[in-house]
Amino acid sequence: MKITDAKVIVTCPGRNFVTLKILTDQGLHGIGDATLNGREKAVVAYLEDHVIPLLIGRDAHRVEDIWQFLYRGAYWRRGPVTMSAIAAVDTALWDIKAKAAGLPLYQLLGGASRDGVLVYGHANGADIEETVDAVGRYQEMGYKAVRAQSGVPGVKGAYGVGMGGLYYEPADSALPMETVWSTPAYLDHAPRLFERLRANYGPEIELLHDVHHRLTPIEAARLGKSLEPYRLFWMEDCTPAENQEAFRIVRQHTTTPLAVGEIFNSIHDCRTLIEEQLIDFIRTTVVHAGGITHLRQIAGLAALYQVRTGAHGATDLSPACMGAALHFDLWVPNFGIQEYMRHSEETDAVFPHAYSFADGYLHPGETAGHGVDIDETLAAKYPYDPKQLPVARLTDGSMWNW
Ligand code: EZ4
Ligand code: CO
Repeated sequence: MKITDAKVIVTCPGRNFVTLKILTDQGLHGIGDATLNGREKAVVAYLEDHVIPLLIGRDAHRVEDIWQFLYRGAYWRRGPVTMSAIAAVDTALWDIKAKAAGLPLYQLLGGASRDGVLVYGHANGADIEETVDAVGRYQEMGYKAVRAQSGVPGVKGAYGVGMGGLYYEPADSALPMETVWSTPAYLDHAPRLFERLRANYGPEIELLHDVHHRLTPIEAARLGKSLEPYRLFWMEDCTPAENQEAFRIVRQHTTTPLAVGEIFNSIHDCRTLIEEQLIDFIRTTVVHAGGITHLRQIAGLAALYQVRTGAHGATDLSPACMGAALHFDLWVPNFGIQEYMRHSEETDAVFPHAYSFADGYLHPGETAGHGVDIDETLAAKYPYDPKQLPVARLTDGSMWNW
């Protein structure tokens, strides 16, 4: 089965998405997500100028060989742009292979290891009381696990606090919005939020929290310790992870489970974290970490150390990524949880999909392939709208990690 054509589709049904569509001489096509939030056009150029010309005429069934060709062949290995582009090709090819087999993708990976994929939703509010109410709303929708973020007194634009509703979008202006960060105010505030949530909702509901790279290792250790009484499912991105050894300090001090990896793009970004058992959940996902082909290597390494998966699933990861991720999640033996932020109705209409939510679980559906397609006519109605992620500064004006 030969690849006859491939094209990149950029659309903005409420937010920007980049999608690669690969076509074959058998009339089958596949799609893959290539969205890199705030840097979309870099991946578009990488695909159009440097990848698509190499794909034409190749056997679409040789998924592994094409992955190796693009990874080794670039010479310049890894990096978010390269790995997102490779991921898009890989996802589209797995989609085609599963369609050719007439099977949902999870069957090709080894079949279902569970009945459904446990997901967590995003509750947020301007203050603790608003966040408490938001968690209740997610529980009413059937969620068994909820991430809770709250505004911090004295902090303008704390991470994770949206305009309200289900569709929190951090990339909200053409030039980066400037936010202010205060670690002391946050460290004082965060445990109060979870004390209140446990008091309100009892021991059963799974609670998660994203620190979003804001703390130093010793500060992260202190936060983890102070959250222990509230039994978090995980504390995410508690400190930047370019230096993987930094997590040794956090790990020595706290039993709060640690999750990291949404910005990682290869197994090398998490090898030490996994092999030294410094984390509990690895958050690499299909679009930013080289597709299904690379993700299963990461999951295989993680399984040796009882590290479970917890894939990133914010709204900037398109339904094509979510669909592929759900097939992976249904199969992967060491599955932990899947982030599920929900897309807007406009986005769902552009990307018709087979996955569905019920009682706190998502299921990828039984459609052959990964079950997600793109309506190109509808997509064309939403032109690209440049948006960047915010930045953060400390109260004295120094740049910090957003
Ligand atoms: O800030 O996906 O866990 N989820 C997150 C996200 C990220 C965005 C960045 O594009 O941290 O909200
Ligand atoms: Co995160």
